[in-house]
Amino acid sequence: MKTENLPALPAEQKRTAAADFARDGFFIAPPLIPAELLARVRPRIDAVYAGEYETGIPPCGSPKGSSVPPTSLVKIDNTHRSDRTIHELVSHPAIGRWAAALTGAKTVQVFATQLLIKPPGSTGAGNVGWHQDYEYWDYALEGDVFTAWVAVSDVTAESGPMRFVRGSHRWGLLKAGDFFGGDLGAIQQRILAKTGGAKWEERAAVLAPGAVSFHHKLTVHGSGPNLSTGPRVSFAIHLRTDQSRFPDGLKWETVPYLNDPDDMQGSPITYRETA
Ligand SMILES: O=C(O)CCC(=O)C(=O)O
Repeated sequence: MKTENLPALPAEQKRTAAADFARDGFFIAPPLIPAELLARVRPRIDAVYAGEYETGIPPCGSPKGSSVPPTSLVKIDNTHRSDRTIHELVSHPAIGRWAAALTGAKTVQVFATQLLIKPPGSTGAGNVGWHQDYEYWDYALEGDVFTAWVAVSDVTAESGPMRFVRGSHRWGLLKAGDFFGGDLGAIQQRILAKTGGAKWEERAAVLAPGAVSFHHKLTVHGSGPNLSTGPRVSFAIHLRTDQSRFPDGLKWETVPYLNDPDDMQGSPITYRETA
């Protein structure tokens, strides 16, 4: 598949966005995904949740919390391999363009995705415990890896938006988080105990449908209960740049969430620098 870059972002916008990302460890971009694509994606999410796989390829791993309707956090890995419209969303060039602007990458490639559904009224069962993404990937990928998170629903303050801890990407790899831990307070204490007195400053990523946040592999983040009336629906898109590599000897096939880096269905390239 050929990567079609969008026109470059203005130089000043790129410069300030990259500086914000470097300082805070996250960046909230304006809405990037067209409303018509979001409208096409929503029924495809329902289809995949119901076990209908357009390409015949099932998502990786078993869906978490797959009661109908869900009552706890749903996390389904690599649904972009199962459905062409979801693939179109996660490989959208507007995400690649911003990812490259923030990181200075020459190439941006998807290496894994997660469909996340946080049902309303899920209380602690819908929480995402504080964690750093790299605590789950450090054995599988080295170098520049990070995450884009796309709001499919309207992610309001009440819906349990993702919360970033500002500057925590400078705390090092702590290995004190727990994605599936519901007790945010206890995990926060465990993380802080490893920092030697760091300041904990949270920012909620309230996002309109189609808006995208980006976070560094070491940024501490998590989210609380969905107190709104509808599900909070999103995709986490895990990205790597040309400055990343599988560690010597690692076979990507042995890592459940990794996709073949040469297969553009599993690992689409969403940005490639042109001369
Ligand atoms: O959806 C959330 O609240 C957290 C998602 C997450 O951990 C991630 O995108 O890395």
